[in-house]
Amino acid sequence: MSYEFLSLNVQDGIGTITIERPKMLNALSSEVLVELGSLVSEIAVNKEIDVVIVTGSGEKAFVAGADISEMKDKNVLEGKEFSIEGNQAFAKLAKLPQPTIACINGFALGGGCELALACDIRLASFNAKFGQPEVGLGIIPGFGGTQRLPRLVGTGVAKELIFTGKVIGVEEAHRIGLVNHIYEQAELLEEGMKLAKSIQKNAFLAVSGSKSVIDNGLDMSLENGLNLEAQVFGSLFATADQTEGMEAFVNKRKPTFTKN
Ligand code: CO8
Repeated sequence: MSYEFLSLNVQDGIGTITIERPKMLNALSSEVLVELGSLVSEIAVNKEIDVVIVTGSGEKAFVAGADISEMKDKNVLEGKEFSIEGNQAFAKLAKLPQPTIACINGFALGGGCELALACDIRLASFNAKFGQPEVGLGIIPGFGGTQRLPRLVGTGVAKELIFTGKVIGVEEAHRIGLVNHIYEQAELLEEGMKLAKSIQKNAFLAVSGSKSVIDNGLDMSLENGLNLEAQVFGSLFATADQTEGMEAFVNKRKPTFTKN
């Protein structure tokens, strides 16, 4: 499928999705969300892509939110449908077998902050700004912000951000754990690639397995989460990469993983 509002660039097994709507600060319209859902479905079964980076086009915005001009005339049913559309696209992204890194190159507001939250790891440039300003528009975060933000930064901090709608700078975003690392904008994607490569060198099934155990475990009791961990841990002993990884260690050589 070809995409009007997204691009995918694959380099050495690392796929970079760029939201391409710079004149609207990459705002998420229904069309963008539909495209994102189908691109992510394609990536999920693409064995050539080991790690995914998500970023925004231009130097000003990652994504400045859902498209307010499209949203403003929606009725109750249409508002709910739009939220479900966004949630489905973001859920597909969050559940990708590949690890995902958001490279936040500017404004990440509303749906933009929620897009970053649907990724596994967040890197940002010094000009990045974050916020969930929805209550100032008479709505609530509708693409996962009420659920993923408190899981990441804690309930009290998330409630303050959502209730006030305030926009925070990157240093504060880093302090509260919303962002892992901050870089100069010119270096952001390069740093994203470096991080992607440092993940890619490991056994894919193990990285992917740890991602699913972490994410699924967050919604379970500790006991059930530990049981899930034991199951997936055990299942990896059926993989060629477990044999290779441990043989390489005892023979003091570097492993060559095959994703099997
Ligand atoms: N939607 C539509 N258009 C936008 C958006 C947006 N979210 N953000 C920016 N734009 C447009 C502007 O209208 C402007 O268009 P034009 O050139 O035609 O006038 C263009 O992008 C450039 O923006 P500005 O001129 O405003 O640029 P500034 O540098 O002055 O300001 C800001 C940058 C501060 C980012 C400002 O654009 C802004 O406040 N944008 C809106 C931010 C916001 O409130 N985002 C949250 C939206 S709500 C949301 O995401 C809810 C998600 C859940 C939905 C649930 C479904 C029901």
